[in-house]
Amino acid sequence: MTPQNFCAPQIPDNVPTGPVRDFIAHWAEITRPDRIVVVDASDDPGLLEKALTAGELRPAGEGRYYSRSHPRDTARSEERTVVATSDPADAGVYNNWRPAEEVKVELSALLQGESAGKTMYVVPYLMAVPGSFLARHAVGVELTDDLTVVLQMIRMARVSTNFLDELAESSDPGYFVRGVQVSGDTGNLGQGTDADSRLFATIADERTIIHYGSAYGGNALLGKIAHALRLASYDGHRTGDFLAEQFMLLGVTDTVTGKTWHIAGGFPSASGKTNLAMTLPPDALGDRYRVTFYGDDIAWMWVGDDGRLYAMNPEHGVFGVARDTNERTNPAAMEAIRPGTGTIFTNVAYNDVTGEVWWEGRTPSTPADTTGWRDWTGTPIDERDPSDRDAPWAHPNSRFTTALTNVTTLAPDSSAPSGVPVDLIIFGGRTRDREPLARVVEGNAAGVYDGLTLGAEATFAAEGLDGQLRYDPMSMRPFLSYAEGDYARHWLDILDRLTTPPTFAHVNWFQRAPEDGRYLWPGFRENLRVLLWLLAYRDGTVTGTPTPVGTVPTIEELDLRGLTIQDADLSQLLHVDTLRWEQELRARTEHLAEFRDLPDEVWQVHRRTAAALAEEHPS
Ligand code: GTP
Ligand code: SPV
Ligand code: MN
Repeated sequence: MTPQNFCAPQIPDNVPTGPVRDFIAHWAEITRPDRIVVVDASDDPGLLEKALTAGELRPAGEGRYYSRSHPRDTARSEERTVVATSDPADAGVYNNWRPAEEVKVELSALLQGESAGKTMYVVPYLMAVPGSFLARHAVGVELTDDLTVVLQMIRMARVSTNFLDELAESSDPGYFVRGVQVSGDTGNLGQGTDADSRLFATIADERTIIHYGSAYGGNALLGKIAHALRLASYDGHRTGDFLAEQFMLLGVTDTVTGKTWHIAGGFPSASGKTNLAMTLPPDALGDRYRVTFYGDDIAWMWVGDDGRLYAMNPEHGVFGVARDTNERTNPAAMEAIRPGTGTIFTNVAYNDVTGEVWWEGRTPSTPADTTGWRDWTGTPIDERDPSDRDAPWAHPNSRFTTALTNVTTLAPDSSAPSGVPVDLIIFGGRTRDREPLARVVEGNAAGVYDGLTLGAEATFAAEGLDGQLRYDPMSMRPFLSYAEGDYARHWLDILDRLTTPPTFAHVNWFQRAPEDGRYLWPGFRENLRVLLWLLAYRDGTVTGTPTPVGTVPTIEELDLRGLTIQDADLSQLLHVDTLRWEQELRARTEHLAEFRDLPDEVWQVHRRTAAALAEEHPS
């Protein structure tokens, strides 16, 4: 209950008079925190100390930390996430559009007195490479009442009180993104029931984000997906200037020719972006090729002066899935979370005695000596109910948070304000059949069509959806902020302004053997072989085999040195099953028909593909 005689806490003096101060005062009056603290990245050591003392974090070896979120608060909620504006034309199929006025009233009521007894942290941040011409879309101030959220923001975004001074001096001090995150009583929010009282709203046309009811990941670190994806894609469309996508971004250098390419890739949540962006070449190709890291989750892309598509990663850290991360699958990630990096592990298993952390796939089997080990819920392993014996020790969506500066494969030009030119855009999801290992599609419209029809098995990154097959346009389904038809139009408009557009391709690391369900492709570091083929295709040094759904590699064209793989598996991986694809195209007709005002160019590609498939077996 809100005390009657609420006395507004002091706003620190380093917040200049003006819109930021007004914004803080407005929300402090509603959420009623006990005190207000302004955060700078340099406060990290003191805040870590405070979190350790309060028991919000535990030590996980030298310079590493462990946190546990509430067991009902472990992933993004898609149902409770809405995009609100004052224009009903912004409503799409996937953005859960609601009228802004209604949502604001609802949230003001929900947030009433909810930070009582807590501290309101003011986190000024930038979601961009400093100096980028898009930086003006990237300044934000997040108000949060959770200390762990602050520590994660310091790792994931560029956090600095300097942005407050810059805003005060700016000719348009109102242009920052206003973010409010209030955790609420996470044990009592009715998560997943009809009485679910959480609400995560991006009020896009007011550049305001208000999230109630979670301290986890994208629900709570507002700079990440709420700002740098939902709001930025809205701003990108509104201004016509850029695209903001859930894409990873990497560089490949051929040390023999000295040539470097850049690849952006849209894979749905928990489908391999972090792993691909951090990949090291397989040993047999390691002398020749180098892979460099730019970003693992978000790319902002725009038209460069030279007519090429340019991209940058607006984030400053990695919020990576822990499961199956180990020295073999992802040595660069293991390196990025080494002792001394300040890494925060969330919802993995933790050893109270040794401070060690563990997750499924970290080692082939669980630690033999269970002394001190607790699962992600905090239950001692030795005291778990026998019926839970096979339950995972770590939550499937458990993660590590580490700053980009800890990534040893970080590209030397990763913080160039000019961004880097994109040669190849790949889409890929978890698909157990149908999708070959790789196929190139020709032209901008075919690229957009391929992105819009990206289909995948859902993962644990969103609540309650694991394994369901669903379409995830451009890997943006949970992050779309305006109508899909307009989104497709905006993509085509950007691409059509390019004189040298990127090549588009679809990849699938997740095809399974029908007989036993094993992955047919070894994945991880071996994926570079596929990227190299795609780059060679772009450069015209391989031709592949045309199929009705695009050009696939021939076995001979793939560089398979040092890889043991059965010919039968390779044939299956590269096979296009036309009957299965025709079935898929019928589903796509329904999927695309849901989108209002879908550009005709996209429909043309769809019809052309259907006709090409039908030609394969005239009957
Ligand atoms: P978000 O952060 O949720 O957007 O996920 P992401 O797309 O970055 O996914 P990430 O790279 O973290 O991978 C998610 C899961 O897929 C992890 O458990 C990985 O081990 C697994 N994975 C990634 N790449 C491969 C691959 O090439 N093959 C197989 N079999 N699994 C992979
Ligand atoms: C995703 O779910 O796609 C993520 C993690 O990258 S979160 O920040 O929670 O969205
Ligand atoms: Mn993501």
